[in-house]
Order: sequence, then structure tokens, then C-alpha cells
Amino acid sequence: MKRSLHSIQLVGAIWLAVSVALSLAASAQSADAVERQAWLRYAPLDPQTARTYVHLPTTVVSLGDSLVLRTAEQELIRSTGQMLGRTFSSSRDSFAQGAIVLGTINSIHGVAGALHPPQELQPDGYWLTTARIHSADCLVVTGANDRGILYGVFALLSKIARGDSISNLNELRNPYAPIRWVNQWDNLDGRIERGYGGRSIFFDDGKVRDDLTRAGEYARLLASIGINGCTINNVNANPAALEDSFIAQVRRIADAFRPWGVQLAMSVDLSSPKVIGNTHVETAASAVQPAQSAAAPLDTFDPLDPRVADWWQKKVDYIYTQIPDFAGFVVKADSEGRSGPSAYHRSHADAANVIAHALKRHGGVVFYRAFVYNHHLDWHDLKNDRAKAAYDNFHPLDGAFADNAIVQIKNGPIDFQVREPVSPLFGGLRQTNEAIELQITQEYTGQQKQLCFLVPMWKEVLDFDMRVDGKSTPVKDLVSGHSFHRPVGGFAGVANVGLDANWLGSPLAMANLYGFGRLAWNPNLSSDAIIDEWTRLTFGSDPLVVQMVKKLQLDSWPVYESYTGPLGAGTLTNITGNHYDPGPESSEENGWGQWHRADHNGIGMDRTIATGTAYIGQYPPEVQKLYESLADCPDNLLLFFHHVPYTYVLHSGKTVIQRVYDSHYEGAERAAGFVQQWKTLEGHMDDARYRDILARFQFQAGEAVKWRDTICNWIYGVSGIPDQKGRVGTPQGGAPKASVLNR
Ligand code: GCV
Repeated sequence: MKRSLHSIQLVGAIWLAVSVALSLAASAQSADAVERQAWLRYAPLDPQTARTYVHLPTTVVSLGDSLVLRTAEQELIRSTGQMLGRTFSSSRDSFAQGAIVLGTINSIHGVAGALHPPQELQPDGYWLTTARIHSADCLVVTGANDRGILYGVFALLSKIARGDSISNLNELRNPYAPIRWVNQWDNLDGRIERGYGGRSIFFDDGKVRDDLTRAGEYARLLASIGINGCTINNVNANPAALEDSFIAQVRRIADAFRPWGVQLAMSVDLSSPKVIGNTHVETAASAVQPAQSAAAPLDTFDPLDPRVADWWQKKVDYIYTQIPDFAGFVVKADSEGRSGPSAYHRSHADAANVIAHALKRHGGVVFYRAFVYNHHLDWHDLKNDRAKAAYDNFHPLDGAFADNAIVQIKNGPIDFQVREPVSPLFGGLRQTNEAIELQITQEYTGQQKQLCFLVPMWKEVLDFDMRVDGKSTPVKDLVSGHSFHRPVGGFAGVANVGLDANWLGSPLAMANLYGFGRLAWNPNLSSDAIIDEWTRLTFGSDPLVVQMVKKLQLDSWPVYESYTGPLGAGTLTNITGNHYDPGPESSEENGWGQWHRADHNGIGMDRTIATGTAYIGQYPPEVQKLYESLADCPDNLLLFFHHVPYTYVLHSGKTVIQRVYDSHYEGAERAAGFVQQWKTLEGHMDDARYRDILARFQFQAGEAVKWRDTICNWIYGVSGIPDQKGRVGTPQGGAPKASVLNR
């Protein structure tokens, strides 16, 4: 009897444990599902706000039946219903009670002939307006194409989610540039280079994943911010990505993207023709099939060899049989060990053009990355300078690239550092399409473990006036093709989202993905406006939360810069290792060229025309003037451009060394302040999110102290000059440390 009671208790306990585990799993799953929605949560509005949309018609009439239009309709019906607690439904033609009408401007003219947009609608542009259609008041969401309608629907939903008025709507928005892409650096085995949010949403173990749910969800997020292309694999490309059998798998990713108007693109290795077999594709439309048995690879990848041109053409033709809306390729060549045209003494334009030519008949484009440099530079030679490489390699080729080739240029001349000047190459190409490459994944800016909202940095870059020919030529106008009337141009953001529920590895880091899309759509938006939108969409409209989250985000880049690399010192992180921890010694005495040139007498790279590497000479004259003289050079880039003694007095009146000490101490203090500021939000959001983010700020505060102490001790060790405030280089402060640089 006793035994059976025991077994009943045991069974009961197991049952309880199992059901608790199941319900925890279920609630964790639903928390995950919410997290995955990112800024597209569309939480129910409070009743008062919901009432302000009482006149919004609940019938949705779509004029057409395309895949993207159907997506737009479903998104509208589902999300308005969720936010407003009413039932929205579609109808073919029921206008009587008023309707939300979705259609291209041409189809809208079929029901409202007199409706004309106030300005021309460009591809992907949208117009939200009101009209009387069949004697009923209707809200019209229209665009030049179906993608424009989808973007218009997302714009309308964003307004409702943020409680903005939608009465008397008349809003026409065109994108600033036709190219608005994200790049993913996913490897085919499922790892992501410089990815901090889990494994690839596309690949696992050398194959495309069976379950591509996340790929579809990602495309939805991208579409909501106007992104129209996504490169799915690492720019350090595995040639196997171009095997016919792999393309057939990649087709499924394109299928997942297509409803959202996101076109798929791939990174390719230039040596592919020499690595993988030719495909023998028949070009007659009816007979296009992968080869039954692939031929042997070519013995060359020389871009000027006709067999290589033929290889690319056949490969591209085959891709378009599988993916008719394929967007194109991204190429990294002759960089960091990748093969490139130099193997055959050919130019980068030769390499880009052979691929561009193959894509041309299908409407595809090739992005050719300007991130080309020698990573075996002789560090003894003070005239060597990696920063000069992109301009030196590409400026002489201006005009030699095909019309569907785009030179993709990183924002700065080095590599996504916390502070760099803009790349001079933006001003060095007049007859070549350009795109700016920005890094959403925070490789050098805290790897999503620390908060660093990058939109203000990107704004500075995009607004920077290059003064080409002494005229206003801000970077945003150069890359979008406006300045020199180029046919294409735009924005590429290295995103590297992964399978983690919050995509990037941190909920607050998602503001960078959102902000990239918004800036690519309209670089004239302010950082404040962008973060305001993102915060309200992600956290709701509690004024305390909105104000605090915005403040923390907007403070985060300056704070991160202040304890990791003030005065444009360059890379003080561990560059031969993880690109995260402080490691100032690792920048020097190697060929990578991310040097800060600190020695006992001074610090900084002399890049002047007069005495240094002459990098400054790559800028137009007015910009040269800004940086060449010590007197004019802004403090925040001083050490990028000049080598100065530690006792050099800045515009602020402080010496360089004292500024370095103070900046690190202030930065660490402000990072600690983030914890206190976040704590004021307890009870203002769900506890899980509150605690998760609190733990991240606590961690960041510790990391800031680590950075502060490492850098301050290092610079004291190199310079021998103690901190005036007694924090470093005194018995109470950090101990002096011998440095390999103390030569
Ligand atoms: C994909 C930096 C990164 C590399 C990256 C490279 C690039 O060097 O550390 O991981 O490679 O940039 O942009 O090609």
C-alpha cells in the first residue's frame, strides 16, 4: 500500500514536472515569438488611442493579384486587426462602406481617374492619400509598383502602431536610392563571420536549412524598412555556393523572400570557374537544366579569357532559371587572401565586368567591393598606409566599370572603426556607380554585448560634404548617384542576423538594423526621429520608457567611443584576435596596417601631405585643408591624421594624454550610469525584457572599466606621463606597464 502511494506520488510529481516544463516551454516559445517580431509587434493599442482610428474602413480592396500585393493585404488585415481589436477583411470590389484600397497608381486610375500624385512616384515609392471612390470615402495606398504598395502599407501600420494621426493623409515618399540591400556573412556550414546572434537562418551543415521560417520572417522585417535585396552568404565566399545543386537549394530562400519584395543575391568567389565544374546549360528556354554530369573546372579564372566569360554566362543563365528575380552578386577579390584579378595582371574593372556582362541581359547587378588592401604591409616604413588602398586601387579605374557594376565602399578607409573619416574614394569616382557599405553587426563596436547605436555615426558620414569641384557633394548624394547622375547606387548594410530570437544577439541592437533601413530609404531623417520610431514600435508609448530608451541609445556611441578610442586613435582593440577586447599592442608591428604609431614621444599616424603618408591628398582640396593643418583638424580625428606629442594641447585646452585619461574615466562612469538610468524603467515593461537589458548594462559597465584600465595603463606605460588627477601612474593608480612599443 505504502509502495503504491509512493508510486502514485512519483507519477504525480513527474506529471507536474512535465506539465510545468511544457508550459514553461510554451511561454518561452511565445516570448520568443514576440521577440522575433522586433519592431513589428503591433501590440493592441490602448482603448483611447484605438478609438482615434474608428473611421478607418475595415474593408480592404486590392486592385490586382500579385504575390507582393497579396502579402500587403494580409499584413494590413492581420496587423490592423491586432492593434485595433476590430475585424478587417478583404473584398474584391465592395467600396460602399468605404475601403482601404491597395493598388498601383495605374490600377488606381481605373477606379479614381482624377487621382494624381503630387509628384512623380518612383519605383518602390508610395503614396498614402484619401479619395472618393464609387461615392465612398476611401484610404488609398498606392505605389509605382507592388513593392511600393507594400512599403505604403508598412508606413500606414507604423503610424497606427505609434498612435499618429491618419486623418487627411497625403504622404508621398520616394526612396533616396534604388539599391537598399543587406549583406549577410553566413557560411554554408551555418556559422556567421562576425555574427553575434546565433547560427545562420539560411544554412546548416553545408546545405540550405529545411525550415526557412526565419528567412521569411527576416524578409518581412527587411521589407518593413524598405530593404529590397539581401546577399545570403559570406563575402569570403565558398565557391561551392555556385554549384548547380546548391543553387537549386538557394531557390527555396528566394521563394521565402519573394512575397516581401526582397530579392536574393549571392557573394561569389572570383576563382569559381577554376574550382567548380562548368554546367553545360542549354540556353533554349525550354531545355534549361543543370548538367547531368558537370564538366571539369577550367584551368583559369582570367576575366579576359573567353572561356571564363562563357562560364559566367552559363552559370548566370542557369541561376535565372531557378530564381527569375535574382538580384546579382557581391565580389570580394584580392583582399585578405581572396583570389582576384591580380593573378592574371587584370584590373578590378576587368573582373567586375565579366560578371556584370553575364548579369546584364537578366537585369542583375554586381557589387565589387573596394575593400582591397595589402595585409602584409611593411610596418617599419612610416610612409606605408593601408588607408590609402581603396582610393589607390579604384580611382584610376573610374569610368572603366560596366553600367550594372557598383563599387561598394566601406564608410571609412580602414574597417568599421568607432571613429574614422569618410573614405576619400566616395569623391574619387565620377563615372562609376557607388554604394556605401555600413556595418550593422557591431564587429568593432561592442559586438552587441555593449550598446552602440550607430545611426548618429552613419549620419555624420552620409552628411559629410566632400566638396568635389568645390560644390556641395555630401556622401549621401555621391552614393545614391545624385551627384554625378549615375544609373544606380545606394546602400549595403552588413547585418549578420542569426537564429537567436532577437536576431542580432541583443534587443537594443535591433535599432541599428531598423536605423540602417530607414537611412537607406531617407538619409535626411534625423537620428532622433529614427530612434523615436523604433522605440515606440518596440516598447510602446510609455513616455518614461520612450524618453529613457532614446536617451540611452543616443548617448551610446559617444560613450563607447570615449572609453575605447577617443581622438581618432584608430584601433586599440585586439585586431589579431577577437576585435572586441582592448589590445592596443596588437595593432602595431604587423602588416595589417591598423597602426596608431604610439611610442615614447607621441601617438597618431602622420597622414599629412607635407610630412606623412599623403593620405590627406586623396580628398578634394577643401577637405584636405580641413585635415592637413593641426590647427584646423578636429580633435575627434586628430590622431587619425597627425602624430603629436602627448603634451600637445587640443582645441579643448587639454593635453592629448590628459584627454585620453579623462575620456576613459568619464566614459566608464557614464557606462555605469546606464545601469542606474535603466533601473528607472522597472515596472514599465515586461519583467523579462527589463531584466535582460539590465544584465547587459551591468556587464557593459564592467567592460568599460576593463577598457579604461587597460588603455590608461598602456598609454602611461608608453608615455611615462602620469594622470594629473592621480588615477593612473601613481602609487594609488594603475602600475606602469612595459610596452613593446616603448622603443
Ligand atoms: C568578411 C574585416 C573583418 C572580416 C571581413 C572583412 C571584410 O576584416 O574582420 O571578418 O570579412 O572585414 O569586410 O571583407
